[in-house]
Amino acid sequence: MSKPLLLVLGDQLSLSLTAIKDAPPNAVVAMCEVADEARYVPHHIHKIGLFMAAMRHFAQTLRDKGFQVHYSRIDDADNTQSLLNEAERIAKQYGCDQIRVTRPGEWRLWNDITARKDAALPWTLLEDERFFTTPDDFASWARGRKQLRLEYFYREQRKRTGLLMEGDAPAGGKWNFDHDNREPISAALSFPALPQHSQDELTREALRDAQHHFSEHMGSLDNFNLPVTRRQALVDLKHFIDHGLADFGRYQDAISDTEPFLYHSRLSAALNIGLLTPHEVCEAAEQQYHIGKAPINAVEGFIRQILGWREYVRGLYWTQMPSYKQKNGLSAKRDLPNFYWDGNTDMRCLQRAIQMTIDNSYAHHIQRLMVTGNFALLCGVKPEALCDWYLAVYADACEWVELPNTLGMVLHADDGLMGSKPYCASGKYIDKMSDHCQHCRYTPKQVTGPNACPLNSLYWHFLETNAEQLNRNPRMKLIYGSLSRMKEEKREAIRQQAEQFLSTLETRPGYGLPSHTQGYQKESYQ
Ligand code: FAD
Ligand code: DLZ
Repeated sequence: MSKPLLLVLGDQLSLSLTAIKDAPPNAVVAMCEVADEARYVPHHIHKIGLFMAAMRHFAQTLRDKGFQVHYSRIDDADNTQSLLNEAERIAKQYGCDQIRVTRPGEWRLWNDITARKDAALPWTLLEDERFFTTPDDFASWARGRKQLRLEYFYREQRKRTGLLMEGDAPAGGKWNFDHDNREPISAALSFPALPQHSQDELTREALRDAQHHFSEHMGSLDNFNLPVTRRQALVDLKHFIDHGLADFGRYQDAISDTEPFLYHSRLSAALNIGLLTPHEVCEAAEQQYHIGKAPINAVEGFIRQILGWREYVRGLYWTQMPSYKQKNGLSAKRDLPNFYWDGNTDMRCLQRAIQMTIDNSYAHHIQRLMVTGNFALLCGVKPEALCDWYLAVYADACEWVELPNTLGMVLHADDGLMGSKPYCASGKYIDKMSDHCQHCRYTPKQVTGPNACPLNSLYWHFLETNAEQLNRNPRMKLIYGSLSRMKEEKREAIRQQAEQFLSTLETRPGYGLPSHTQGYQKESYQ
């Protein structure tokens, strides 16, 4: 009888995982903490702590359920510090004759595993069934379509799952209530205080190990409060459903100078590592609509993020890789500004978004898209540099979801596959949606001069620089009309202002990673 080794990756912590569900009684489960995964980009220390603590808890859950589990700790003397090498080493140790693994969340691992399919110790890849759709479902939907727009994909998923449907019609009479979801915050609002998760000895030890081995990484574990067990993730889900969801829609696009989480759910990390299923999260939200505890604009807006965007970007990723990662449709060349790693900038919106990221390994969607993302787009930061940053700094980051959001949505580098136009904005947008500008040394009302918000000149400079690719886009017609009506003298002043600003940006070559985080010595992990 065949004896398989089941490799369970750090973002596969679900009992419903195919490899676990269908495990024969003689199977050995391998879970491996390895330095390679912590270092291929310099992950935030909260993210490393999250994976180590959640993996150790999940291994315990599996043992309690009777599985034979081999768990490689980061400082085990024989740890090879690479996922594939560890799996092969452990398989040999237990006399396993094959290795089974569920589709990983990143193409680099999928590619390495595929290359070993026919090895003496063969690898089998299983489909990840924890999503609403598989990459094959997405490919079938995409076949023959010229444009792969979210809205049509999302409607199909609503019909297929029946979520927020009344017969054949969308609940509330419309598919999309975004029009109601654009309010800025006001001083009168109060935001739900977060549940504080207690740390048992397993968590404390994992965090100590993360700190010991990866102390040079961004952030501090002193305020670590991510859920590391399913029980803790369910507490966060209930808290959001009871206290956040009803206002989620209205303030979905708002940005605050002081509040990092607003009415956002903070469920992405738990969802992405498998502590929650997207089905139970969407069903819990839908239920609030049916019992009259949350309005349709909030519930629809929230479900669209998960049933729509989350599934859509995953489908896009798996059907477009590996060429997707090479795309650079606007020929952006700049390295990442150094201040993305330490928040040392006098632009208040960027300083706050980056500091919140350093503090929490979290920023909400609009901070990612319209603050750090927009600035990078306007400055022409090259996709690989920005993508590595997002992948490194957020606890929820995994390439299947990070890459399309960064390369496609933020940088418009995929030739418009994901979005019909770039999300570029001037300081006016930040002023409208946030209270940052009141605390900033720059003014959003000026385009040139020493106090002008740099986003203003960068915005026009971006439009001018990319006119060839963008000025025939029907959705950009209005703004290019304004640019062409601008007097040459004014245009020249704006050009000079933007170029002067860009010339002062300090960057590092390569991916812009801080030099102390590049490369590592395997010996130092033992
Ligand atoms: P909420 O605002 O409460 O939204 C609810 C859920 O919807 C999220 O938990 C998430 O699962 C899903 N969701 C929302 N927006 C998106 C989206 N655009 N794509 C996919 N799922 C979405 N999300 C990640 O999970 N991992 C990433 O690595 C990631 N990288 C991003 C990079 C950039 C440049 C941008 C613009 C967005 C990125 N997102 C990523 C999407 C989104 O910003 C985060 O999912 C969200 O901020 C997580 O916070 P939350 O759980 O409070 O989300
Ligand atoms: C992100 C991460 C980190 C920091 N550490 C580990 C680890 O030690 N072991 C592991 O199995 N997974 C880890 N991960 C998550 C992997 O990088 C992730 O599974 C792949 O990127 C594929 O999704």
